[in-house]
Amino acid sequence: MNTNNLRKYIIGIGTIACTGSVSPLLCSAQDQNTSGNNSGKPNVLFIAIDDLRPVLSVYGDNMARTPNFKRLAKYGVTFTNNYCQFALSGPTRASLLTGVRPDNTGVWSLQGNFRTNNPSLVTLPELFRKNGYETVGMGKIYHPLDDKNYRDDPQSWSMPYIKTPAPTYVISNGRKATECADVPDNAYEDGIIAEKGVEMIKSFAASGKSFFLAIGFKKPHAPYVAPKKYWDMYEREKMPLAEYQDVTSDPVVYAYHPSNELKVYSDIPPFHSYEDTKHLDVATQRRVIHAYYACVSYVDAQLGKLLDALESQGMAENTIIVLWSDHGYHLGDHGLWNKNSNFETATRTVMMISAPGMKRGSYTSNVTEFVDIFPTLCELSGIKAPTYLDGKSLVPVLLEPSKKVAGYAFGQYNRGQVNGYSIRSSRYRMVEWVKDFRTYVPFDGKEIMGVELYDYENDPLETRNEARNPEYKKVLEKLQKELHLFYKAQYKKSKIFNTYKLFPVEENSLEGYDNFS
Ligand SMILES: [Ca+2]
Repeated sequence: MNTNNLRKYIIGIGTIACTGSVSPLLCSAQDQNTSGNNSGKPNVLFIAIDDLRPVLSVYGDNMARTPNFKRLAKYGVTFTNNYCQFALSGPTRASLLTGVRPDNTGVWSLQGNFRTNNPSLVTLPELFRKNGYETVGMGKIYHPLDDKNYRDDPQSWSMPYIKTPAPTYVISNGRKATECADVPDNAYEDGIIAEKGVEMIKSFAASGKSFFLAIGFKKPHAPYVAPKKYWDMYEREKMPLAEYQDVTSDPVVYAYHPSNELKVYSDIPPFHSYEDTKHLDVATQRRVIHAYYACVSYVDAQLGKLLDALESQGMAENTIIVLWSDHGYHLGDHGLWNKNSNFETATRTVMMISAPGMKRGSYTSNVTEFVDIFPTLCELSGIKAPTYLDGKSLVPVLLEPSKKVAGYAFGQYNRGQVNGYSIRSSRYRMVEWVKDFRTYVPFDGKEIMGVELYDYENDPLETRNEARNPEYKKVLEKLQKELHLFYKAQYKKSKIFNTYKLFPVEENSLEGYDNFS
């Protein structure tokens, strides 16, 4: 099939509605081909990266040595303004993989599981499996759960989850934040994951089966350990420190956290996170940032091995590739480390999508969200999407990157009983911190504990909270109106799942302050 025909084919099958007598909620998962014969459909290579913010050359970071991300960019479209729904592994992954927002998965921390919380949900790989794909997972795709019955979500895969055991450290004694060891790539787990991924690609090339191959790399998540050759790509004294390390003007206390994930390591001296009295010392900041970049280059090299395999097996043309980092990351900005916030660096993510017949080597600044991945992959593969999904298909953008889609991204984070909902437009972000509220209960506006407003055109580093600045009154009113319309729409939608009965607000502790992954 030539490119034009394939494009028409994809557009045609992508517009099929979910119809029939079965429940519209689940029809896509239940009424389609499960025979395993799926020849002719595009394969899917689904690559997750843990805790990667866009410190990549392809995203304009001149320090980063990341040629394989740039190589991947030539395959398809790079999304420069994509946002996660929750800057923490458990919630963002549960949301992305089910295509609904955290208030519909019931996963707001590293505890809990969408399968038990909301049994109506179908995951992306599960849906592909039920549509005849071989679905295989390895590395970190779902957040690992304590309950081994649900760990790695067996329902998603057509063969047992591929294990890739490896030591966390090669030379360190004790729990260190950084390690530089002169070892080969496969001394750490991501090198083993890449090897297993290459094996699977070769195996699929031999079998000819359509596949959904999910590969989750575990760096640059802490601890920041990588082979020495990746450290050697950078000079420690040139590593960039965060330009703005203080709190904003007119700060809202709920916006911040104590950066406990970094503090647990024995080689990190005591510091006071966002408070300006005692930041992490400069030498340690440079070491951590050096290590983070080394880890990113290490992952870049593993990505290169997957692309080599796809190309050498002649499968690059007929494989959809989706690469995503589960959320962004603080590297000292706002005095914060790790993620766990609604700020730009914690919520802006890497997302790159390539597909047969779609634009190649293009970029889009459209504001998009992770919940958009699910319907996009369904449309690209001709699979009927569940009707309840919270995102929108990005196929129009993949065909024409300048085409505008919905203009807002919505996210959330919670501090104890206070939940912060965020709306991001192409220029502004507003965050509303509300006590004892989730979007599946009616919003009455009585318990708003704080409001933030940032103008990225005039203040890209979020140094000024403009929420109480009279000059921004109209901007604030507009965004607040849009956010409250979002609450209303989500509340209406929650009736599909009967969400309030699944997880009543008063019975949930809204924990999540000190989660680490
Ligand atoms: Ca993560």
